[in-house]
Amino acid sequence: MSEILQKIAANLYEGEEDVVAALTQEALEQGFSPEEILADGLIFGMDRVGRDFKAGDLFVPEVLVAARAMQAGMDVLRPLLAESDVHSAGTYLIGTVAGDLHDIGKNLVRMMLEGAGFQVVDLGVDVKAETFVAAVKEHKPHILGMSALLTTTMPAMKTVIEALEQAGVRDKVKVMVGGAPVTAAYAEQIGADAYAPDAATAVEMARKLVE
Ligand code: B1M
Repeated sequence: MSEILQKIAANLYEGEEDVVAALTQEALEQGFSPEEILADGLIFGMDRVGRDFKAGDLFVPEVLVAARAMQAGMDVLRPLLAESDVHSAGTYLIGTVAGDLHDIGKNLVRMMLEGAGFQVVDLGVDVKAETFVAAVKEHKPHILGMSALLTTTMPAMKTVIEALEQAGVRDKVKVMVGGAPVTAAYAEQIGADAYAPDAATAVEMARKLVE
C-alpha cells in the first residue's frame, strides 16, 4: 500500500483529526481516487480500530477520537464520493428507541458503520415506532438498527418490530438491536435478525446481513 494511505490509516488510528484531513487532501492532489483513499486509508484504519476495540486494546474515548478523525477525512471526500457515486456497503437506518436519550453508543456504532462504507441515516434519540416505520418506507434501508440503554425502554424495540409487521414492511428490512441491557436471547425473543454487543460487532453483523 502507498505511503500516504498508510499514513492516513495510522493517523486515523491515533485520532489525529487535522492530520487525517490534510493527508486526505494531499492524497487527492497526488492523484489517488476518493475510493482508494476511502478503502485503503480511512476504512483500513477504522477496521484496525474496530478490531483492537473488540480485543480490549482500545477503549471508548480512543474509538471516539479515531471516529472523529475518520469523519474529518470523510468530510474532504464526501463531495467527491457523491459525484463519483461510490458503491455503498448498504444503507443503515439507526436510532435510539422511544423514551431513551442515551446516544453515545449509538453514535459510536454509526461512526464505525460509516467508516466501513455504509450510508447511515441517523434518526437520533427518543425515536417513536411510527417514525422508524415512516423512515423505513422513505429510505428503504437494508438494515434498521435500534439502540436502548434502559431496561424500561428495551420493550420499545419489540413495539417497533410489531409496527413494521403491521405496516407490511417487516420483510423488507433486517433488524439489528444493541445497547448495554440488550442480549442475544432478548433479540431472538422479540424477533430481531441480529444482535451486536459492541460497535465492531455491529459492523461485522451488518456486513453479513447485506451479503
Ligand atoms: Co444513563 N443510565 N440515565 N445517562 N447512563 C445508564 C444506562 C445506567 C446503567 C446507569 C446506572 O444506573 N448504573 C442506568 C440504566 C439502568 C437500567 O435501566 N438498567 C441509567 C439511568 C437509570 C439513567 C436515567 C434514568 C437517570 C435518571 O435520570 N434518573 C436517565 C434516563 C434518561 C433517558 O434516557 N430518558 C439517564 C440519563 C443519562 C445521561 C443523559 C446523563 C447520560 C446520557 C448522555 C448521552 O448518551 N448523550 C447517561 C449516561 C452517560 C449513562 C452511562 C453512565 C454511560 C452510557 C454510555 O454512554 N456508555 C450508563 C452507565 C454505564 O453504562 N456505565 C448509564 C458508553 C457507550 C459507548 O456504551 O451505550 O453501552 P453503550 O454502547 C455500546 C454497546 O452497548 C453497543 O455498542 C456501543 C459501543 O460498543 N451498542 C450497540 C449500543 N447501541 C447499539 C446498537 C446496535 C449495536 C450495538 O445496533 C443497532
